[in-house]
Amino acid sequence: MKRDLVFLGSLISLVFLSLLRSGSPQHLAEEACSVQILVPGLKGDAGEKGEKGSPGRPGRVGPSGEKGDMGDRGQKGSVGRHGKIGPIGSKGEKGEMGDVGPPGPNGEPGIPCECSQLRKAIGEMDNQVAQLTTELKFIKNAVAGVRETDNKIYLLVKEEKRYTDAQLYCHGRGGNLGMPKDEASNGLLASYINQAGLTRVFIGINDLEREGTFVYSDRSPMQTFNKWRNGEPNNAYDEEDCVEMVASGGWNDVACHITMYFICEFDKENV
Ligand code: MMA
Ligand code: CA
Repeated sequence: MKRDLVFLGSLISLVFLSLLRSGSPQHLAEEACSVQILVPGLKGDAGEKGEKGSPGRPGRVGPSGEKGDMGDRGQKGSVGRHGKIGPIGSKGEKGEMGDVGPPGPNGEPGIPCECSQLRKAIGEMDNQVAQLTTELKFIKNAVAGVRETDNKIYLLVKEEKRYTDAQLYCHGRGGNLGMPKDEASNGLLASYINQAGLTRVFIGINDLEREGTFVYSDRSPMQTFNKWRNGEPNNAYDEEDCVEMVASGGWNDVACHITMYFICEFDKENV
C-alpha cells in the first residue's frame, strides 16, 4: 500500500511539471483535473509488433551421428629410427696359411749314441720279424688250410668229386680249379699235395671242347709252359679229357667221370 502511494505521488509530480512547461493557464486547469482520473486506466489496444529479438542461447548437444565412410589414405610417414643390431653371421672361410715361423730353440743334448750296439739290436729285431712272419704264414696256412702266392690263394678240397663237380665247387666260391701256369705255381701245388700225403688231385685243365686241344678251366689257352708226364696226354681208352696232377707235380690226362680230391684257386683281389 505504501509503495502504491509513492508511485502515485511520482506520477502527479511528472504531470505537474509537464504542465508548467506548456505555459498555457487554461490548459493547466484541464490537465490538473484529468490527473485525478488517470490513476487505474483501462487496458489499451495492442501495440505495434516489436523489433526482432537477439538470437537465443545454443541448444543442447544432439545424439551422435552414424559412422561415416573411411577417409582417404594418409601421407607416407617419415623414415623410422635405426633398427637393432642383427644376429651374428656364419663363420667365414679359412684364411690362407701363414708364413713359416722362425726356427725354435735348440733341444737338450742327446744321450751319447752306442751306434754299433744299436745297429746290432736292430739287425736282430729284423731277423726276429722275418722269423715271426714265416711262422705266422705257416700258422695261417695250417689253420685255414690254404697256400698263397702274391696274388693267389690255393685251397685243397678233401672231397672226392668228378671233374665238372669239382669245377662247380670252386666256381661257386668265386674261384676256379687250380691252374698252374708257371713253374712256381706248379711247384706250390705239388708241395701242397705232398704235405697232405696225397698222390693225385684234379687241376683245371681239359680238352672237353676239342680233342687234343687242352685249355685251362677259365678257357684261357695253354701257353708254352706245361708239366705233362712222359707219354702224356695219351687219351687212354679214348676217354681222357680231364687232367690230374700227381705228387711229382707232373700232369696226366684222365677220365673226367672218375672222382678225386681237387685244388681250387682264388684271386686275392676277389677275396
Ligand atoms: C696209365 C697211363 C695214363 C692213364 C692211366 C689211366 C697209370 O697210368 O696210361 O696215361 O691216364 O693209366 O688210368
Ligand atoms: Ca693219360
